[in-house]
Amino acid sequence: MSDSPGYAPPPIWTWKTESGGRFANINRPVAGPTHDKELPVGRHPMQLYSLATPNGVKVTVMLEELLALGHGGAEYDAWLIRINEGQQFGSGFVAANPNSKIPVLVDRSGPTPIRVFESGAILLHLAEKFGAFLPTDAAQRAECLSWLFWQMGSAPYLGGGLGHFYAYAPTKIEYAIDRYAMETKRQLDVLDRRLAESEYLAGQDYTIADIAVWPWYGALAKGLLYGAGEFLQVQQYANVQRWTNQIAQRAAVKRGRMVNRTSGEPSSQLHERHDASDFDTRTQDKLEAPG
Ligand SMILES: N[C@@H](CCC(=O)N[C@@H](CS)C(=O)NCC(=O)O)C(=O)O
Repeated sequence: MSDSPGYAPPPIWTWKTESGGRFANINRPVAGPTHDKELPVGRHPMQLYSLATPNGVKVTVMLEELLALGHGGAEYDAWLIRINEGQQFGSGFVAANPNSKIPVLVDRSGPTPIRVFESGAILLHLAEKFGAFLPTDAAQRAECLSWLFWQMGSAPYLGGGLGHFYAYAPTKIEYAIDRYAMETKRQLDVLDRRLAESEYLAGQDYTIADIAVWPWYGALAKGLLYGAGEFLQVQQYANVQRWTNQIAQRAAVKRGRMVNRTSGEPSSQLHERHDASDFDTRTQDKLEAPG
């Protein structure tokens, strides 16, 4: 790999498998499955195939919020997909999500299973199905969807831009880090100004907009993403801090964060969730306990 400042792109790009950096082993320039592997199916109406990254946490928080409201139809099996081992390239996973990324939901509540990929589409599918966390008033609904889609468009600059070049790229490139640090701080300021005038992103109610934005920008505000808290001076964003702390206190959020989680305190990791009681009995500290 060349890190020379004088690098000039060749006329035709070719794939150099030794390109380096974290995730180099799973990145490919082609789509489609690499191996045959069916997805497991559990007993609940909702089958989730995921990992507790910010994109995965959105869906487990949403399902736990729906269950907390009493929507039994949101009962779910959460299966672990280890993306660093390439499990998103199994044939069953690719059939459910041709884009090979977590999270994927298969809604098996009706006669024909419905696949839903892209976390925003999953949140909208669940919100519409259960009539929850999505305002019905036209203006509030538009505000909610605007912030929901803001997250889908903005987070790639945070993750694929700042996160990649600040934390993961094999060389530190000042131009790239400057560009994405500036954009990430601008995004934090967008949120901070909105949350100065409104308790939640869509207005006075907690909605799928908050559920989508919080796992990314709440984690960033707490210094949990890319070790970039001090670098970006995240404490400056007082309204983002207030909103982050408020949402973190919700019981469903605390549960949703644990599902499909494979790092951190063993007591915070519930690798798979197949029953509400799993939070009490199947966290890693209990599964690993001797005897
Ligand atoms: N826009 C997608 C992004 C999903 C995504 O990027 N998932 C990552 C983990 S956070 C993934 O599965 N990466 C595996 C890969 O790229 O091979 C969504 O919101 O669902």
